[in-house]
Amino acid sequence: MSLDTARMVQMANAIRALSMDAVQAANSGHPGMPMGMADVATVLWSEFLKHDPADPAWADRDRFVLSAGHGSMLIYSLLHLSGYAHPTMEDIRNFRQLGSPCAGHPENFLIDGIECTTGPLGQGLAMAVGMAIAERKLNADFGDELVDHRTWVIAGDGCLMEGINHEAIGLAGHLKLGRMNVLWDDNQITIDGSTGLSTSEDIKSRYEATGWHVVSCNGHDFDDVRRALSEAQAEERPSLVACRTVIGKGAPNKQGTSATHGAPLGDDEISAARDELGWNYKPFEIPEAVLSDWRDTAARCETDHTEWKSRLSEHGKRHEFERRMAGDLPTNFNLDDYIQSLMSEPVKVATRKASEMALEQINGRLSETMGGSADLTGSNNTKAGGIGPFTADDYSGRYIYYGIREFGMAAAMNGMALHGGVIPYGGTFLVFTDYCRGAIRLSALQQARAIYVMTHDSIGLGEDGPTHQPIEHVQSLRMIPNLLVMRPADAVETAECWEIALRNKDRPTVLALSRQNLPQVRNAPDETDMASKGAYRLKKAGNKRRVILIATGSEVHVALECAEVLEKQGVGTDVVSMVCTQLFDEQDDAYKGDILPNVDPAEILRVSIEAGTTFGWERYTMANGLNIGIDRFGASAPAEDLFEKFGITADAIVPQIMNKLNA
Ligand SMILES: Cc1ncc(C[n+]2csc(CCOP(=O)(O)OP(=O)(O)O)c2C)c(N)n1
Ligand SMILES: [Mg+2]
Repeated sequence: MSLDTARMVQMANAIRALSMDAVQAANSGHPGMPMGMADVATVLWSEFLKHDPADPAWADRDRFVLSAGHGSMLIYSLLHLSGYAHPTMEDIRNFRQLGSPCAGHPENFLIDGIECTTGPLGQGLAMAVGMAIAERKLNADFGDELVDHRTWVIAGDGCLMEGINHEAIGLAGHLKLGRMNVLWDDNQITIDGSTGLSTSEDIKSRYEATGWHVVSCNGHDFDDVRRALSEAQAEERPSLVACRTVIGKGAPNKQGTSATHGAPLGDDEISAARDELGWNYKPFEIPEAVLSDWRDTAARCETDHTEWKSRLSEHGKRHEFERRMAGDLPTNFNLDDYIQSLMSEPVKVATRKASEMALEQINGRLSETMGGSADLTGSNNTKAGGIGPFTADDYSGRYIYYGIREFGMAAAMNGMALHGGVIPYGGTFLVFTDYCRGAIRLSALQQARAIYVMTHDSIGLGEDGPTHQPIEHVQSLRMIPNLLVMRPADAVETAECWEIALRNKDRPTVLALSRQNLPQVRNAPDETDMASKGAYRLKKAGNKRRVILIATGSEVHVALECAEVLEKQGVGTDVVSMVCTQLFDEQDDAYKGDILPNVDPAEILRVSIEAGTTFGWERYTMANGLNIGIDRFGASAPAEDLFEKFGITADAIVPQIMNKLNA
C-alpha cells in the first residue's frame, strides 16, 4: 500500500526540515545528502524496509546501512519519525553536542536501530556485504521461517569512488548476494564540486561487469523509485539502484551545489526552503498528520513480526538460534582438554599452525565461526575443522575465499559480526593489516567481534624480505583502543588466545602469528589460562632477581635462553610473556606490581624483547630499561640469518644486559 503523493511529499519534507534545522542548530553538519535522498528514503522506509520500531533487535529485520554517514541526519530523522525509542526530538535538537546520541556520524553503539558506524566512506557498503553474507549463512542454517531478510544501503558518490568499493562489490557479485540492494545517491556532487572534476567512470557498467544488476530512477519521483526498488527486490543478483537526485533538494538557491554538502544552509536559505517546500512549521515541529503517516507506515510489519515470533517459539532450533544471535558461546565450550593434551605432548610448531590446530577444535565445537583468508589460506592456516566453502551455490559453507581483498574482507567481517549469529575470522599477512587498518579501527570502535588471523608476524618470515616483514605493525595496532592484539609464544598460548578472542563479545582481536616453528614454552599442566592476564611470569628468577625479561611471541623462547645464560652467571632473571599488552594494562595494581615491581632499575633491570620496533616499549621497561628490537626495515634472507643479523639472539642480547647491569 502506498500513500498518495501529497502525503509522501510531506513525509519526505519532514526529513528535510529536521535535517536543515538540526544542522543549523549545531552550526555544523551535512544537510545536502538527507535533503537530496529524502524522497528515496521515504519510499524505502515506509514501503520496503522490513522493520519494527518497537524492537530494533528483531533478528529477522532488514538491515539498513547509511554508508554515506555524513548524512547522519537522514537516519536520525528516519528513526525518530518511524517511532523508534531513540533518537528523541530532544536528542535531535542536540545533534552533534556532547552527550547526544545523535553524533556527527551514526554510531551503532549509541542508538539501537543503527546497524553500523559509518562515516569513513566506502566502509558502510562493504560492511553491508558482510551482513548479506551472514543473512544467507543463517538462512542456510535455520531456514526461511527464521531468516529471510534483506540488506539495504544508501551510498553516495564517495562510497562508490573509494577503492574498497571495488573489493566489496566484487565479492558481493561473485557470491550472488541478491538480497543486497544499494541505493546510490547519484547527485553528481562531492565536496570539491561536480563529480566531473575527478571522475569519468561509467559506474553502472562497472557494477554490471562485477555481476550486479543495475537499475536507474528519478530519485524525486515516488513512483519511479517504487518501480526501481521493486525491480531490485525481484532480482537474483545484488542490485545497484542509481537514484538521480539533486543534493540539498528544497533549498532554492543552494540545491544542486556542493554548498549544501557540509555546511548549515543559513537562516535566510532555510526560510526560503520552508517557502519552497510549503513547510510552515517551526524548527523541530512535525505536524501530527505527518507524524502519524510515518508511524502508521512504520507499523506495517507488526504482523510479520508477530508471526515470526510464533514461528520462532515453535522452531526446533529455537534455543540454538537465540544463543547464536545473542552472541553467546555454548555454556560448555572451552578448550581445556585440548590444552591439556598439548601439555602432555608438547609440540614445536609455528603459531600459525598452532592456530590451525586450535581452529580444528573450535570449528568442531562451535557452529557459528566463519573463517576465511584474503587468498592466503595455506599460509594463514585458516581452513580447519573440515569446514567447507561458502559459495553462491552453497551458503551453508563456513569458509570464505575473500580473494585478494584485505580491506573488503575486514569490512565484511565487521558486517558479519554486527549482523550477529556468526563469528567471523579472517587471515592475511600481518604486514597487510595496513591494507585493512581502516576496518580494524572500525571493528574496535563498533565493538565488533572480528578475529584477525595475521600470520608471518616478523622478520621470522624470512626470504620474502622487508616488504613482507612487519616492523611497526604490532606496536601500531596496540595503539588502537578496544583492540586486543595478541602475540602468542607457542601452541598453548595460541589456544588460550583463541579462547579469549571468542569470549570477548564486544571487541576485536588481532592474532599475530609466526611463520616459523617455535618450541612449546608452556608445559606445566597446572598453569592454565595464563594469557587472560595479558602478561604472566613464565619463569621465576633462580638467583636473586636482577633482571626481568619481557618478551612476546617468537621472542619468548629467546628470552628463556637469555635467562638460562644469565642465571649461570648468577644473575637472577624472570621471564614474562607479554602476550597481550591491553589485557595486562587492565589488571589490578597488585597483579601488575607483582609481575613488574616498581623498583629502581639499578636494582631490577627491565628488558623488552620483540622482533619489531622498540618504539613504545619504555611503557613497560621504564626510562632506564633496555629495549631489544628492530628499528629499521628488515631484509631478505633465511629467518635464522635475520635473527642473527638483527641481534635477536641470546648471544647478542646477554652482553647488552650485562653491560647495562655493570654500568
Ligand atoms: C574515507 C573518507 N574520505 C574522506 C571523507 C570526507 N568526506 C566526507 S563526505 C565527502 C564527499 C562525499 O561525496 P558524496 O558521497 O557524493 O556525498 P554528497 O556530497 O553527495 O553528500 C568526503 C570527501 C570521509 N568521510 N571518508
Ligand atoms: Mg554526491
